[in-house]
Amino acid sequence: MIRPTCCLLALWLSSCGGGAPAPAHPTERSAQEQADALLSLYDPILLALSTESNRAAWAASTDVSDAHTGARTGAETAFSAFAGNAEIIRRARGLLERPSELNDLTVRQLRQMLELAASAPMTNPELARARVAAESAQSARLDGFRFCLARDAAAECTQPATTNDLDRVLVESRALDERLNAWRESKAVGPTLRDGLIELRGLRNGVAREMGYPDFFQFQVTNYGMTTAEMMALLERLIEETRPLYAQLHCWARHELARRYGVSEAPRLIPAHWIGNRWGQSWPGLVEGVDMDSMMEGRPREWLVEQAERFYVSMGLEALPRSFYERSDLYPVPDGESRRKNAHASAWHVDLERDVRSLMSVEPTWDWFTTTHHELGHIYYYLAYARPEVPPLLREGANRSYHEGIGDLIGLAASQPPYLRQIGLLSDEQEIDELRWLLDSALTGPIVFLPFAAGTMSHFEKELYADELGADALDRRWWEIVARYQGIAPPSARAGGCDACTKTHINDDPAQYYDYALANVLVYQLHDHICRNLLGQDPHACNYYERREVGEFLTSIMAPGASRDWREVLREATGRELTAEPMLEYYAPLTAYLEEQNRGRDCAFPGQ
Ligand code: X8Z
Ligand code: ZN
Repeated sequence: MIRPTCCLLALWLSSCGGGAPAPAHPTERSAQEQADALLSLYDPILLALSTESNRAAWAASTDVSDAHTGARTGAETAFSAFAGNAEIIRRARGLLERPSELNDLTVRQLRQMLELAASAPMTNPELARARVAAESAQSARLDGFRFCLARDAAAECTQPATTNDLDRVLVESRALDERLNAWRESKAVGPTLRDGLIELRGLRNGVAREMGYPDFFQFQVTNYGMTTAEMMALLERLIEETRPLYAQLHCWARHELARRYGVSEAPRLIPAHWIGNRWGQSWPGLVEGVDMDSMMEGRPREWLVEQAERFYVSMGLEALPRSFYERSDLYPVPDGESRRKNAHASAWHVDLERDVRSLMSVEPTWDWFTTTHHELGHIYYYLAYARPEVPPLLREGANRSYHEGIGDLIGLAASQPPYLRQIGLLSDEQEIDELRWLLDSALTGPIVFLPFAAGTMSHFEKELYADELGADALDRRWWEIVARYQGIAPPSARAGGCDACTKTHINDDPAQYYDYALANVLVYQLHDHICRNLLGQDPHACNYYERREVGEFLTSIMAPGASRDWREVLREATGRELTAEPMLEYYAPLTAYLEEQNRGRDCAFPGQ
C-alpha cells in the first residue's frame, strides 16, 4: 500500500521546484510560486488518500472485525506515508521560514500540512507505522467490547448490554444496587484498554516530539495557536468563574440524591453511581417536574434525526444530501445481528466534499435528541466549507471548538420552550416553571459539564502526556482529579483497571477534550448575540426556527472553514473576544434560587 504512494511522491516532488526553498538565484521561482506548485500537487493526492482512509475507518467503526481493522491500518499507513512524507515536511518547513513572502492562505495551508504530517511523520517510519497500527487496534478493542448486565454462576453473560442499556439504567433506576451494577459494568472495558493507552501515550508523544513539540498535549493545543500553559490558564479561569454556581448545584444535588436514595446524611463527594451519566459529566433526571425524556416518548427514532435536519433547513440551510441517509449508520444494531459498532456518536467528512455521514445509535430519548442536533452541526459545517474557495487543507473548523459548538448551539435553541411549543413537543396547557427548567439545563449543560471537560479530562490528559503519568497511577490520579474538579467519588476503592480509559475520547480523540469546554463558552456567546441582536428576544425563550437571518449568520461563520483566524471570526460575528459572561448571565437567576434551597447547609465545595 505504501510503495505506489512513495513513488508518486518522488516523481512529483522532483517536478515541483528546486530542493532548498530559499531562492539561490534570481531566476528561481519565488516562495509563493513554489508553495503554489507544492499545493497543486499535494491537494489531489490528499483528497484521494484521505477519502480511502476515511472509508476504511468508517467500515472498521461500523462493523468491527479483524479484516476491517487490518484494512483501516493499511489505508491509514498509506495516507501517512504521503502526509508524513519527510520531503513534504522539509519543504513546508522551509517555506514557512519565509512567511512574509507568502500570502495568509498559503501560510495556513502549509501549517496545516505540518499538522497532518505530525500524525505520522515518516522522518521516523517505524514510529509512525507503529502509531497508526496501535490507534486502529485500540479503537477495535473499544468498539468491539461487549458489555453485560447479568451473569450466571459460571460467569457467562446472560444479559448482554449496549451502552444505551447502561445509560438507561443510570438515568431511570431508583434502585442503588441496580445502579451500582450498571456503573461497574460500564467500567469493565477499562482494563482491556489500559496497556493500549500506555503504548499509545508513548507513540503519540513520540510523533509529536519528532515534529518538534514537547509532547502530544502541546501538539493538540497548537490548533488554537496557544501553549499548554495558556490553555490550562484559560480553562482554570473558566472553572473559577463557574465554581460558585457549581458549588451550589453540587450541594443541592447531593442532598436531593441522598433524599432520593434514603441516605440520611448527604456525602460530601457524590457517589458516581448516583448520577445519571457514566462519568458524571451531565446530571439528568434530578429536577422533579422537568421530564425532557417524556417529550420523546412514542416518537419513531427517525423523527429525531429528521426534526434536527428540519431545524437547519428552516433557517435556510440546504436539505442533507440523499447520500447522508443512505450511507450513515444512525440506529442501534438491530436485534439478531452480531455486528459490533462504535457506540459513541460521530460525524464524518469522508471525501472533504459532499460524502458526509454520521454514526449514532439513536433512540427516542432527550439525550439523543440533542445529540442529533450536535452531529448535524458538524455535518452542516462540512457542507458549508466544502466549496472551491476553501482549499482542501483548510476544510476544518475555525478551530476545533467551533466545530463542536455549532450543533450544541442548535441543540440549545431546540430546547427552548417557544420552539418546543411550536413543533408540538410541549402543549399550550403544559405550564413551565422557568427556574426549574433553567436548573435542569444547568445540570445537563455547561455548569456541570465544565468541571468535567475543563477540569477532569483536560488535567488528566495533560498529566498523561506532558507529565508522563505512570501506568500504575492512572486510576489513583483519575479519581483524585475527579474529586477535585467534579466533587465525585467512586462507589468503592478502584485499582488495577483504567476508569479513565472508559471515556471514548481518551482513546480515540486524544488530548482535545477542552474543545467541548470552549465550545460551551462559544455557544452562549453566539446564542446571546443571535437572540438579543439578530432576533430581539430573551436568550431564555428564543426561537431561531424558520429564521433565515440566523442561518445566514451561521453560514458566515462556517463557510470560511479554517481559512481565517478564529479570534477574528468571533470578533466579526459578535463584536467581542471570547467571553464566558453570556453563559454566566444566562444561569445567574439560579444563584438566588439555589442559595435559598441550600439555606442552612454547608456548601463549601469539597474539591477546593
Ligand atoms: O463526543 C461528543 C459528541 C461527538 S463529537 C457526541 N460530545 C462529548 C461527549 O459525549 O463526551 C458532545 C458533548 C461532549
Ligand atoms: Zn462533536
